[in-house]
Amino acid sequence: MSLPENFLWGGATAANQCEGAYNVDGRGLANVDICPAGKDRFKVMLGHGETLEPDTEHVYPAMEGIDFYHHYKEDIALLGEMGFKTFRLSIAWSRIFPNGDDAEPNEAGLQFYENVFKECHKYGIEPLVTITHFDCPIHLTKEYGGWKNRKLIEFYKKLVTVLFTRYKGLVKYWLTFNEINMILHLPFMGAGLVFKDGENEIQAKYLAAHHELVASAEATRIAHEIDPENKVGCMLAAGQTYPYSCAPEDVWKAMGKDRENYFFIDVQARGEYPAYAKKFFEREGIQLDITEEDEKLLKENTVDFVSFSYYSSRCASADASVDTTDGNVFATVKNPYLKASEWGWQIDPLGLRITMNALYDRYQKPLFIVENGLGAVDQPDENGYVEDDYRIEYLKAHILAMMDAVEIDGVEIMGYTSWGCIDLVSASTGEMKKRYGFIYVDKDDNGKGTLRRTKKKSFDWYKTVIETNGQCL
Ligand code: BGP
Repeated sequence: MSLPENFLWGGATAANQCEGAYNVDGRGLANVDICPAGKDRFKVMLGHGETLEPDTEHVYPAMEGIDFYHHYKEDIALLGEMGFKTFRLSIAWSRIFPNGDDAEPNEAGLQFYENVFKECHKYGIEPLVTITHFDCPIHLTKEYGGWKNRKLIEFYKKLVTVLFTRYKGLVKYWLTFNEINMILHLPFMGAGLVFKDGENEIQAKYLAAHHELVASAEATRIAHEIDPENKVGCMLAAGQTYPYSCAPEDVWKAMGKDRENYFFIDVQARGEYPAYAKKFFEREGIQLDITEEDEKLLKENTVDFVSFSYYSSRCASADASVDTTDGNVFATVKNPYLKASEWGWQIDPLGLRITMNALYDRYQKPLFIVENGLGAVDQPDENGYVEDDYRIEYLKAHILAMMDAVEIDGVEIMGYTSWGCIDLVSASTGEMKKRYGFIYVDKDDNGKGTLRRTKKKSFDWYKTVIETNGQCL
């Protein structure tokens, strides 16, 4: 048997992509509520949107999601039927503190997640909770400028203290920030940043990064203090960067690209700013407000495990004229040896094994794959059934690669949660067309549909995978 007996099989979601009910039970508005679907989405996610006010004529994707808020019992029952050991979901900050800086938390929001966690436990499912997944009350952007303001550390501390206290005994696995390196790529989503014309964006991004890193260490400290059973992880949008050729310039370029991402985990897992980052800040004239207390806090409160998403490997070349492709918003050089999804994300199962080995070598902490999957257009029949062999094929190849990393290479791993186990809104497109789930949700890009949930072919397949602890793929 290659995987540990207590291996945490499951699936992952995020509040802003599935909950909907954006104006229910006292929830405040969040950054995600003003991100439209379609062509303007990226502009807003990059921090270049024109307004922070919600559109009164249109309902944006995060506002409705798949209405998990009202369907959670039915949805968790289906996950239970698949035999999930864990379910990754995130907290919508603005359900707990509608403005982010409120004096008291919103009881209805706290009660909602308590109900969800209790429902999970009915089926023996351990919740894995992302404290913030591309989620920030819009008031914190309007009033404080988002995470570039140090005050957000205090608001976050207040949030996590409430969460760890209220959910003690119900939740023990926590992730502080989803894909923390996304601050550099989608700063409005990752850190609630909006840029003025001519603003020094790189300065704002790394300042926000420092504040999130400190907040993450604070969360780790508080989590352990409130309940020593708590396990806290960091979360990286991972994917090893290959050099396009063996030219040393390409190898060097690839190393630099990886360091942009590793930087965050170097701080969270090793407890200090790496030398290459300090030099980079110096060169770029980036000024961070790193205090002695920050340094001590970071050093003493490293994460318990390293979690990551993996969709694709990346590739880099020193030659700027080489073709690029998309890859989960990381523009990357097109690797001629790989096929790609309909959205240009290159498919590379061995890359998962390579990434796992690189992360484990570097950090020597248990890993947790908390996102992996294939975004595809599904064609349901009249009963809502989808023959998604393409999805099974993708997941099977990645699970096999993960098992090789464990069995052959000795990498330590806690679990695997495939992304979007139930269909939900895509983060990059804001659409429903790009689906990842084992469960089909009847909703289209125009907001039409019955919201009926039906099992896809992959549902039974994944049930067997879990039942046999990965032996039967
Ligand atoms: C990751 C995000 C998720 C998720 C996933 C798939 O970056 O953490 O929120 O959406 O990517 O991306 P997409 O939905 O754009 O296909």
